[in-house]
Amino acid sequence: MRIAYFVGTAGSGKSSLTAAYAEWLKQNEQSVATVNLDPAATVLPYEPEVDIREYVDYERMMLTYNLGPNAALIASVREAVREIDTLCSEIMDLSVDYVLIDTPGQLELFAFRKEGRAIVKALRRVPSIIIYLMDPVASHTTRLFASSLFLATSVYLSLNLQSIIAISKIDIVPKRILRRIRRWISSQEALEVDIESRSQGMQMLITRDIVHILHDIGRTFPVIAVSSKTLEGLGALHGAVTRALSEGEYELR
Ligand SMILES: Nc1nc2c(ncn2[C@@H]2O[C@H](COP(=O)(O)OP(=O)(O)OP(=O)(O)O)[C@@H](O)[C@H]2O)c(=O)[nH]1
Ligand SMILES: [Mg+2]
Repeated sequence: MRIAYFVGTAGSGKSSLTAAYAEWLKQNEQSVATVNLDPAATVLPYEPEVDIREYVDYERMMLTYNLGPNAALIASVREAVREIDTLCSEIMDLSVDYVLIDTPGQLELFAFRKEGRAIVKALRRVPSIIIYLMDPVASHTTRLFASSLFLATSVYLSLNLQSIIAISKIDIVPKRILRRIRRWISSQEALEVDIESRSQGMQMLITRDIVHILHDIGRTFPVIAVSSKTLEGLGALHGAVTRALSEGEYELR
């Protein structure tokens, strides 16, 4: 068994990619199961074999404790994690090649709070990887791109699992934006030149320093462009997943 966690900012395409990658794996004769860890999900583009919504009722949490949507989400995950042993045994008992885990829209809830880390820790015996979704709409300027890279690195540092960056929704991103992002990924020099010409003052200095620091770390993340609508890039994504996991570096200490 292998586990892939789909992590990314709200609306970056996590649930869609979970569904699309599951579909791609099935088409390529791999057995796969999906897991939903988002208690607030109403409609999902896949039918999860394991579902956090069976452990907690998000709407009831909101009403019972008079909580806003985000506080209710935190409380719901906390409530579900009380049954972490059952939840994780359900996952471990799935007898499949790949388990795809869709995480909540509020990235920090899974990546930076103890509940999310507890789940990752409980499943650590299984070779696991993070597929970090970089939303091109939120990464099309040098400063946004640096921020996205920074966030992907923060998730990697927090969860301590090898990561792949998946640039999502490439079927709807203007080609020139995609070309620009690809250029920044492949050439640190091009990225720095653009940072210096497109921003100025403190913003320029901070952006340049951030990408400089992240350069070495970022190079260890394979970057794959994908579309969950057309399935473009999914073969490359799968190649990156299997390579990363077979290298045995899925857990970096
Ligand atoms: N055209 C296109 N739309 C996409 C793609 N991936 C996701 N979307 C759309 O983007 C929106 C958000 O996608 P989701 O998969 O729900 O994103 P998410 O990250 O799971 O969202 P939250 O869980 O709410 O944070 C939906 O309207 C999807 O149909 C893609 O590859 N191409
Ligand atoms: Mg989702």
